[in-house]
Amino acid sequence: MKTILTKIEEIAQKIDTLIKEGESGYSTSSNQTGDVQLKLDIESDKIIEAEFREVLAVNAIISEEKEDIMPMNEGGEFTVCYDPLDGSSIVDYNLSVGSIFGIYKDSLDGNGLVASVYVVYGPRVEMVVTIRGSKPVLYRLKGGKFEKIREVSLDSSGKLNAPGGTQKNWLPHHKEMVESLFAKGYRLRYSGGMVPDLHQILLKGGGLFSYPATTDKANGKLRALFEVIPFALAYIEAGGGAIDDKLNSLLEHKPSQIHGTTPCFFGSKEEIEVVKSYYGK
Ligand code: AFP
Repeated sequence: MKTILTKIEEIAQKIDTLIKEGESGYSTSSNQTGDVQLKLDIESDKIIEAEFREVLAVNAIISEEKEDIMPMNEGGEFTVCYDPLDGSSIVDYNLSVGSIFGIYKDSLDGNGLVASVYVVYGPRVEMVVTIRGSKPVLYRLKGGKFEKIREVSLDSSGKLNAPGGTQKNWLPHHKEMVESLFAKGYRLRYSGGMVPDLHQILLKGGGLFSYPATTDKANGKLRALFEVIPFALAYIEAGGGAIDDKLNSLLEHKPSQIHGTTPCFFGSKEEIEVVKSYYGK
């Protein structure tokens, strides 16, 4: 595990340089989900693939940018599922973006996740590492090294509301739930990048991020293995919650296929109770 985490620190620095110095704009290819890939998506995926090839503990990688599982080192204990550059649609407008890694052992589902890491490329480069059974830990890149800043905990509630998806496609009970939070004084904080949006709520100690089922996307948009399950571990270990629209813990989620998506809600305890009250009716 330590080798994988050290490798992710190296990867993060390379991707940070790529974002700052690489070519902007779209390539001519699409990924498995049909999104047209940015040149940065392709290049960051190549960086990660090359780096993990050197790690004997990694038996395979699964990337948001690759259609299939890519076998690596036979006998390796872990499978790493990752989104190399989440926030493709905002990176060329110089908003913060991120990389997300889920480290799985034995099974590719919530129960199999043993650790998760995400990196935020913003005004600073920060990384949050969550090992199952312990609090997430925040690191910041300083002078070429990730320095530990602090453990991260969620309060019982917060003030931020980050509701994803196209509003005209929200279901009525979802709209009511979002509006109920605004009526209580919650403020809108949504950049269109799940990494900085979830990072802000986590570090500020609370709030709700939601990406629901919508009339055009029955299973939501966010991908379980690379995006949702890794963040579920961080939120749950920080003392909050992460559930789907059937109110099941996202750490119990079993994706139907490697690129499967799921509706998702991440928040501190009280906001998750609000979701349950609207979705449990
Ligand atoms: P892109 O990588 O295509 O920009 O998508 C980013 C993302 O997967 C996630 O980071 C955001 O939370 C979500 O999409 C935003 O989607 P909506 O614009 O539909 O709210």
